[in-house]
Amino acid sequence: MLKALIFDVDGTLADTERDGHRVAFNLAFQEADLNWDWNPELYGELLTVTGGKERMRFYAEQYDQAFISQADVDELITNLHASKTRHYVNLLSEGRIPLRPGVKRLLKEAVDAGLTLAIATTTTPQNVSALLESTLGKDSKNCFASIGAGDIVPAKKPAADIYLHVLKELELQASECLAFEDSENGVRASLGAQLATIVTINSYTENHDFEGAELVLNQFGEADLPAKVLAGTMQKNYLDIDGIQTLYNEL
Ligand code: XBP
Ligand code: MG
Repeated sequence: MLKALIFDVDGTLADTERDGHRVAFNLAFQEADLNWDWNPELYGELLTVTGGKERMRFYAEQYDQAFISQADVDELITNLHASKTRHYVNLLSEGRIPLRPGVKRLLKEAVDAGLTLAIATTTTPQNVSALLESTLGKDSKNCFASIGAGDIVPAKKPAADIYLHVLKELELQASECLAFEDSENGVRASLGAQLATIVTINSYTENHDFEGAELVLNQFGEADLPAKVLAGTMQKNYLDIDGIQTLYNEL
C-alpha cells in the first residue's frame, strides 16, 4: 500500500538553482572579495557536484589553485557557504522563488488522501525551512513527517544515504513510498534506495539520463496547464493523486 511521498527540493518543488542558489553563491563570492562569477551556463556544469560546499571546492580545484592551496581552505569554504546560505534565505524571504506548477495542489491532495509527506535533499536544512515558509506558510514544515537535508548523512546524492535516512525516520519500506526528483543524481539516489521515482525535469536537467524512473514529466502541471509526458504513461494531462495511485498500483 502507498503510504508516503518523498520529495526532492531543488529543481523539484521549486526552480531554485539558477535564480536562487547561483545568485546566492555569487553574492557570497562578492562579499568575500573573490573574483569568482558563476554564470548560468557554468553553473549548469557545476551542478554535477551536489552540495554547495562540495561544489565550491570542485570549482576551486579546477579554476583557482591559489585558493585551494591555502592552509585554511576548509574554514574558508565553510564561511563562504554560511554566507551563501544567508543570502539564499534572504532571496527566498523576498518571495523570489515560487513553487513549480502543481506542487502546492499535489501536496494538499496527498495530505487529504492520508499520505505521509517527506523531504530528501542535499541542500542545507535552513534553505528547506525558508522555501517552505515563503511558499506554503509559517508552519508548513510540520506537514512533513521527515525532512532529510544537507550534512545529516555523510554522502550526498547520488548516494542513496539521504533516502535511506528518511525511510528509517518514517519507519517505512521503500515499496510503500514514491520519490519525486528532477535530476540524474537525484534519481540515482532514489533508485539506489529502491524507491519507484517520478521525475519532473527542468532546464538544467532536461538532457539527463532518467533510466529506471517510472514517469518523466516536464512538470506536474494543472488542468489548465498541461504536463508533457516524456517517458512512461499518465491518463490525465496533469499529475494528481489518482494518477500517482494508478502508477503505484501498476508497479
Ligand atoms: C541540490 C543541490 C544543492 C544546492 C545547494 O541537489 O545540489 O547543493 O544546489 O545547496 P538535489 P547547499 O536537488 O539533488 O538535492 O549550498 O545548501 O548545499
Ligand atoms: Mg533536485
